[in-house]
Amino acid sequence: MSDDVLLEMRGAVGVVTLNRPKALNALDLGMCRALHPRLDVWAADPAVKAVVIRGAGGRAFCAGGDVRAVAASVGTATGGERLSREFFRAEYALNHRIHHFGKPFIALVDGICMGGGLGLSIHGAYRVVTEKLVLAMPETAIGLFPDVGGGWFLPRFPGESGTYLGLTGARVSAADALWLGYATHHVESARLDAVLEALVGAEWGSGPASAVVERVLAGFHADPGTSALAVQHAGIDRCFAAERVDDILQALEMEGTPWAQETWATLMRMCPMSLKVTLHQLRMGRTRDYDEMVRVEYRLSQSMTARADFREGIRAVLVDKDNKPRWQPATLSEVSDVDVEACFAPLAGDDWTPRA
Ligand code: QUE
Repeated sequence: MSDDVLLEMRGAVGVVTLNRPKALNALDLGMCRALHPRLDVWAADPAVKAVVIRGAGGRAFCAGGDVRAVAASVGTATGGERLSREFFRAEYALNHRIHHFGKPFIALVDGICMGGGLGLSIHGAYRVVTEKLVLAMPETAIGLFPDVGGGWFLPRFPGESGTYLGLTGARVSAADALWLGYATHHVESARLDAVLEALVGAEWGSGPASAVVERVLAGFHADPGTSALAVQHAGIDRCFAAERVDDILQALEMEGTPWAQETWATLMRMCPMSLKVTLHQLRMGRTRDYDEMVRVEYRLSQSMTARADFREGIRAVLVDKDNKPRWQPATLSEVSDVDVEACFAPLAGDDWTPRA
């Protein structure tokens, strides 16, 4: 078995270490397949009181899913669509496993956490972030959409902040993460090993494990300062409440502030199809539960990774790094509602939802 994810018991705590530091711990199919069955075992074992997940290397918790591998495989002769199918099923099933874990699941989120990194952290009960946190759902920059449950959790962030994060891919801080409700605690990065040691050394007794975890984590919590997102939230709510991407852009023009001008320019660089698909997904998610959105997102994962924009986004952002993607269609007005709807259509013979 590979060393890309380390799994160990320390006292009554199951410890998961994402261990691909050179790839910023990006989650690949092998890591999903190593981790998922162990979580099944730990969920069923009464000797396991809690699970901790963290990233190795000190730079990232997890930079996302291994979308570069998926992009490399689509369109190749050797059953290119297979990796896209298998990877997204394994990743979303793992997110679903964590969502329904039933015991304290604690993510120590130190450094970069994007896309698939939120999928490994937000579905558990506790997220401890540090001053090094860089949090984002950046998928509209690579021709995708905010997945791993983004259709469910983004609409549940305050006001329109989730719409803003999902469309723009904005990078936010630890203070923002607490304000959003993503982070449950903020701890100095240098104290994270002590947090783990305190959990490992805890006296679990016979009461609820969550009470023990909360007592330990509260003892390390430190104020992260003011949230830039909280300062901006009235403007975000004014501009991102619309039902159409064009109306959001128009509202940003009307707003006229430097923040609004920058945000407008950011949106204009993102994949037009991704923007329209994402807004539709986020509005749908307001009224659907998480399990329903997983089915929707799996359909989107297959339709969106089959498009040329995905390969082009990966090329521009992760391979050539010129950050000059040539989107097709290149403008919002060329993306019709019918084209957007088609991305949400049931997959002929290949629909999928995680088992309970
Ligand atoms: C959007 C994304 C991802 C991204 C950049 C985006 C993503 C992802 C990575 C990434 C970054 C560094 C690595 C790596 C992957 O970047 O999902 O292997 O070393 O995994 O704009 O969705």
